[in-house]
Amino acid sequence: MINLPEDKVIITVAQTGALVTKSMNPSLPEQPEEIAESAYACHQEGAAICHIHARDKEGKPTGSKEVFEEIHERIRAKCNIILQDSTGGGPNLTLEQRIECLHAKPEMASLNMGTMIRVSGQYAGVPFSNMRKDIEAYIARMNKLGIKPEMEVYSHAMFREVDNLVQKGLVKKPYYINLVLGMMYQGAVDATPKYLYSMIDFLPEGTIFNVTPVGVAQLPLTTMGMILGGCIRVGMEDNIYYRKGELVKNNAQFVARAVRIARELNKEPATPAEARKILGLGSD
Ligand code: KMH
Ligand code: ZN
Repeated sequence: MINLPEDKVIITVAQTGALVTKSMNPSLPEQPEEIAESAYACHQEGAAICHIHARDKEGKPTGSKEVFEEIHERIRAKCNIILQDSTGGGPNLTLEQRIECLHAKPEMASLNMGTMIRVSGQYAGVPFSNMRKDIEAYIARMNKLGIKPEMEVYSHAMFREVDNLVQKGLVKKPYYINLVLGMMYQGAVDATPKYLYSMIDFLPEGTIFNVTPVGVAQLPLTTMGMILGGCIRVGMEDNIYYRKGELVKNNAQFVARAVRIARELNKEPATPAEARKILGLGSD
């Protein structure tokens, strides 16, 4: 693992996701204009990376290149936050639809490192399919387009898939690994300190890690992630409550709280330019 500069933390905001709806939290940004406005507010509060999911006009997940391009353009008109598109897409999308977004040329894109099965909600029993051959096809496309993968690891077993890419020379240092804890999927670990510590032990040398705790663990485990020298992700994709019984007002409220905690820990949020340098994304 590579430690971030001690006085810095890279904050990602995951604003929308695939499974949250406006009926769960009416302030969820879904359409390109809403996503861009919210991304700007998050950037102003200290987010360096914006993890992006797109929705169609009805609010369903879409992989449409055009919609992603519109989101990118609208965000770029306001700020230089790093654009990280989701190739997880949503349960209604095919494997090919999930990577259409790469052709909208984000700087980074998510790369999910294993197959899991959803255990609750509308999609209970539906697999979130990420087979080795598909992971390799996704990374090949990302490499061709010069896009840095954000490898999402949901359990210890998925480090075998990370090792597969490392051994085949398909990913470059610094590796960027997102430890996602607490997804309601068969094949994912719970969001607890013990799981977080033990997953950090498996990070390959040359890795910068990010912590994405889902649900109520978002606040305590992102705090722990910062203490342990990681980057963190907050946002409504992973959690819609600011505190017990109180819906978050917007994504920027989560970023502002993360920055307040970072500062109590003597850390400053990395700017997008600083984050590009740390992650090896090229010039700002
Ligand atoms: N909702 C997640 C934690 C992706 O976008 O590629 C999973 C996720 C997947 O972020
Ligand atoms: Zn996502």
